[in-house]
Amino acid sequence: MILYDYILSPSCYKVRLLASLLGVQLELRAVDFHPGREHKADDLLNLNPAGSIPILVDDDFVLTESAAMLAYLASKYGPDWAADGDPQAIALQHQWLAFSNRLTATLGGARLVEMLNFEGDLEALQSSGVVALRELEAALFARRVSGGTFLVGDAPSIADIACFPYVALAPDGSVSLDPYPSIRLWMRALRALPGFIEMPGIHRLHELAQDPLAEPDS
Ligand SMILES: N[C@@H](CCC(=O)N[C@@H](CS)C(=O)NCC(=O)O)C(=O)O
Repeated sequence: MILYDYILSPSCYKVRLLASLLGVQLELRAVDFHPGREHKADDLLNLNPAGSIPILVDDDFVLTESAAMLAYLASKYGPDWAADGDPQAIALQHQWLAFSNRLTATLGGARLVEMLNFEGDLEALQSSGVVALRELEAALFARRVSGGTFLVGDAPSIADIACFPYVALAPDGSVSLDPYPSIRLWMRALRALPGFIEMPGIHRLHELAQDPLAEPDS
């Protein structure tokens, strides 16, 4: 399976991350997103007329949306990650996959303005990103109160993987994660998963890192 990929793209990282968690080998094709704008060149526009990456190619089957790629990889290689057979959990996952597009548009947009000088109203992107973060914090707090760690059900799923990268990289767009303890605990749990991989700006949980909920030494 071929992934057209850019190392600094959180949308591409979602797909690399889930593949790694599932133990699936992807053949990576590096796209010169910046400064080359290779995603807008004819070869890639033929694959994805929307001119965005990632693009996943499995023989003659082509996907151009990261959420669809997560659903495809999970149903093919790890049905538990897609709440196989549980209609309500599947529907909730879809809700979070849709929500993840708001994170891309807001926090991801702020990151592109800050890091790559893209055009955009930085303040508007940041403040709509904060609105989304508050919603996520409230949902994860409610999950925590009822003993849950992840967005849907008892285990990590494609919902978590879809939302995680743009949240973790929010500080690249000058949006702080300090006000969101439930989000930080959730990210910590994801970073500790076996098979977790890093991207620039998102690192694996160090095994010596202290549990923020642990009692302080007396
Ligand atoms: N909805 C798409 C968005 C992906 C996306 O925003 N990709 C960025 C790179 S991180 C891109 O290619 N942007 C160029 C463009 O959309 O023109 C997905 O989730 O796959």
